[in-house]
Amino acid sequence: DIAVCRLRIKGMACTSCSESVERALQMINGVKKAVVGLTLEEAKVHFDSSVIDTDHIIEAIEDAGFGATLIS
Ligand code: 9UX
Repeated sequence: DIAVCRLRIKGMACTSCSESVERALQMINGVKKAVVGLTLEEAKVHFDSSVIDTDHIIEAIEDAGFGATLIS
């Protein structure tokens, strides 16, 4: 099933940062759509819950050098 989560992203200072996070999210197998808001410090991710879970998503953001916590 397709699920949607929202995450608080820490450490983004410019649009290149938010683009990096967006790209990192979009590269994850199982992610269908990812949008990152720089000033909101938020990401909204649509993903296939039979392929990945939110821990995978958080790990990928951390691997890209940013902080992430689940909002919803
Ligand atoms: Mo912008 Mo982000 O110059 O690490 S790419 S601050």
